Amino acid sequence: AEIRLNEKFGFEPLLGQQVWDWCEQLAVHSEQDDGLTVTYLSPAHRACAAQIAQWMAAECGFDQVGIDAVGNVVGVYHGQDPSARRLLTGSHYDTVRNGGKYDGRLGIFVPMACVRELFRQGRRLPFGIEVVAFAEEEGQRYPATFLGSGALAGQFDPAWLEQVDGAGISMRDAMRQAGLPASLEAIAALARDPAQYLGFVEVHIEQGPVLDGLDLPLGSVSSINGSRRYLGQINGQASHAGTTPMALRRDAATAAAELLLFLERRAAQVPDLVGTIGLLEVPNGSVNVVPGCCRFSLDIRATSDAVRDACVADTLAELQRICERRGLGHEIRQTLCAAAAPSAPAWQARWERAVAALGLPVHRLPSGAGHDAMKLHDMLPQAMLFVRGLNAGISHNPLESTSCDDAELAVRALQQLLDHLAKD
Ligand code: HGY
Ligand code: MN
Ligand code: MN
Ligand code: MN
Repeated sequence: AEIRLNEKFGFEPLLGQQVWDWCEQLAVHSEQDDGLTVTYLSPAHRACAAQIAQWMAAECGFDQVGIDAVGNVVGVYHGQDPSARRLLTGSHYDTVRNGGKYDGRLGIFVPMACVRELFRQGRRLPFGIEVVAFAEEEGQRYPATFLGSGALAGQFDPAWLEQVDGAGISMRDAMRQAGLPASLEAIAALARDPAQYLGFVEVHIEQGPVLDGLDLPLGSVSSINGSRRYLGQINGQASHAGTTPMALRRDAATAAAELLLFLERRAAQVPDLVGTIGLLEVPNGSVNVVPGCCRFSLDIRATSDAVRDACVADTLAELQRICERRGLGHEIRQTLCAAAAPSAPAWQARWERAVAALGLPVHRLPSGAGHDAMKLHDMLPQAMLFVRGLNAGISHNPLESTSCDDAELAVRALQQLLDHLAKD
């Protein structure tokens, strides 16, 4: 039988168990019966915010706990001097549809467990710790990705308030229904003063196969790949499926199919370039109607922004060529342009020193997934710690999983980082 980490390292994963339990308990709140879906400001989303705030206040000893104007849950644990600068940390509590229990949430509960231990030991560090559970990172209900962390970085886009969801509810109305002020002044006030912070660190499940393949529990993130996202629509002509000859059709779905396969081939040309069409729909389609309209999304990422942008340009040009060849129209708009975010060397070194102090090998890897850290990157030095995902790191899927042992090591790594920082 494989030697479990806690037997090898001789620890009881009590803190890891606590993190794991919080992830399990928070997963009770979902918009669907099976699988986990928590999208921005839904009743399940608001229940999650209240639950996290309650744990922060009742179990972890935070000095200040609150839910801010965009729904972020903010917990502050003061340093020896309450006005001391703070380390900012956290991750998001919203999920993709039918997502996993650890994406985002692990990065909220690992620092919460660290604060709880400090509180229990009656310890105060020379700096404060501000843990933020970001309200909206996935951009599921509204294409306003990284909204929670963006608000802290002073990058909330006022146009987001006008966006409407699938039911036609604007973000402004959703905020009001959630009891939030929905005012740009209140949201602008969330922007943090970088001078008040030492930096930003984020713990996150890897969401990929590397650490599991290497049998490593933790990894040091070298850079977060940049991404560009689009929402597009191809316009043809709906017509009778039985009487319209193939040569006379203006079929929007077959055009989208050509684009899909082009992107797959184009992205496969470069090892760390990925391209995905995750949304694809024929609105109001019928079995017996040639699709007159087809909506789709684009998500294109790479370690280098230049490689990513070249793929974007080729894909948009191909869309134009397909539509001209088929006599179709199209419209497309960019909904996200997030630049690659290399880790701040000093903070990456802090994570790597912490991992080494646990007796673990240090493995550096880029992040194919986007994270709140890439938003805070514009305001503070940032670096991330990855935690192994089991099952080859499958994520954005209910099979996403980690272990109490690995969660324990993540807590201990953050404790090491905090202790080193306190001595710096
Ligand atoms: O899409 C991402 O990379 C992240 O899950 N928001
Ligand atoms: Mn995610
Ligand atoms: Mn995430
Ligand atoms: Mn590729």
